[in-house]
Amino acid sequence: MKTQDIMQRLSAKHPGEAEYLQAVQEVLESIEEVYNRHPEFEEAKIIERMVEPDRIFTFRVTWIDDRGQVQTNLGYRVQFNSAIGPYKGGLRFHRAVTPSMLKFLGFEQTFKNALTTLPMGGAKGGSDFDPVGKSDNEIMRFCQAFMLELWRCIGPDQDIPAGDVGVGGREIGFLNGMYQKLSREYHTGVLTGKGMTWGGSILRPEATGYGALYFTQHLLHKADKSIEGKRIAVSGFGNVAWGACKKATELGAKVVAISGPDGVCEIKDGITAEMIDYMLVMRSSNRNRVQDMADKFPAKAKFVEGKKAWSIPCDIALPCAFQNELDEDDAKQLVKNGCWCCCEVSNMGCRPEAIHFFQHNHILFAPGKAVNAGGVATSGLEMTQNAQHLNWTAKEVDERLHHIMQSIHEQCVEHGTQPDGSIDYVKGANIAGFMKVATAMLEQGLI
Ligand code: 2IT
Repeated sequence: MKTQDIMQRLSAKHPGEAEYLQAVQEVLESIEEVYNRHPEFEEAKIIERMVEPDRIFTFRVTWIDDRGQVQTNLGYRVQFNSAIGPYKGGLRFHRAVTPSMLKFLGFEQTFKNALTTLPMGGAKGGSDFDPVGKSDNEIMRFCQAFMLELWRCIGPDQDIPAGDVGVGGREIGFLNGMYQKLSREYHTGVLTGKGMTWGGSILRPEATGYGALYFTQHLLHKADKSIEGKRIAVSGFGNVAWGACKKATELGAKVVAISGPDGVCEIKDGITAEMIDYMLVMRSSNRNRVQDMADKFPAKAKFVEGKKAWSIPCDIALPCAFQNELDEDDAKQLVKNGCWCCCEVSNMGCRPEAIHFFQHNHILFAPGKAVNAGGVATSGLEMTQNAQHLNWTAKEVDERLHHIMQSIHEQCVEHGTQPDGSIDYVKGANIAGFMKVATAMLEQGLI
């Protein structure tokens, strides 16, 4: 297998699908060497099969806005790979959603889910519906209309969606309500990220951010460093950024920046508990403006329009917002300002050139599919609780999440340790995830 040849064929077949091709290329580059040591993979054409989704559902979603106008959006579910378990992955509501974006996310999800140690295949879905500026009633009507189509494609042992950008507890509630009404049977485990009174798991809202910080702790420990007292720049202010800020602060680090599409808030003395709580208000307002934090806490947060979180001096950068949010120039600026570690929390948050820059400059770097896997792992724990008709305690969920993040770190070290003793976390995560999925596919025949 040659990455270049496969990429050439794929880009001819899927022209213009930039995010999808970027995600595939990163994985293929990492695994090429290992793959070529296994002729049985080549014989079964594992790569050719693995880079294409099993199937994609596309549907029209029509709903009525608050002015009584008819609105039409597109909805999708990309069921990528079910070699190791039922399809599992979030739903993204964002105006820029395209099949390419959801294919990249579904592809990444397949390897990420394999890393969690839990039996989950990979999927992703969503819509080009833009939640910015929408009322709660509009969100509800959209979610209901979206589920009118989606419900035929999903099920607790078939495909289990959850949240992603633009889809949080409120949206999962509306989606779940409609699903239960349509199916006329109470399938508790058909969505994860549910509310605590209707089948949700304690700590699921926090899990992506908490897991990311647990992973960061392991990575720092391995490098003989600690997180205490370190300055952390976080991008975004949504669910993932919120969990990351909470745990980072609890562990004694100082979150000195959060950001939004409008700019960055510099928080010199570190974010406070009150400000972290306010992030939830900002998210549910649907305004999508980080300036609101500086307006609410003018003595603590300074808003700078049009700048990214990466312009604020820090020790550790945690991209928590969107793919490709950190480019090569950002990486250079971070390093110039003293940053020495970047743990990607968003899916594919860094451009490939930024990752290469970090790696060439010996900056500790770990990829999203390892760092952010605590979210989907805790979704897996929610499914287990649903299947048992039980709720575990916060202590039990947190211990399991800790254990899973430790195991993901160990898998990265096992597969990513280089001859010079350094650890390539990108290679480690990709090889570990790939080997698990490839072996499962091989053992189950040509299907
Ligand atoms: O990117 C992700 O892993 C998620 N959005 C969470 C998916 C899930 O099924 O919990």
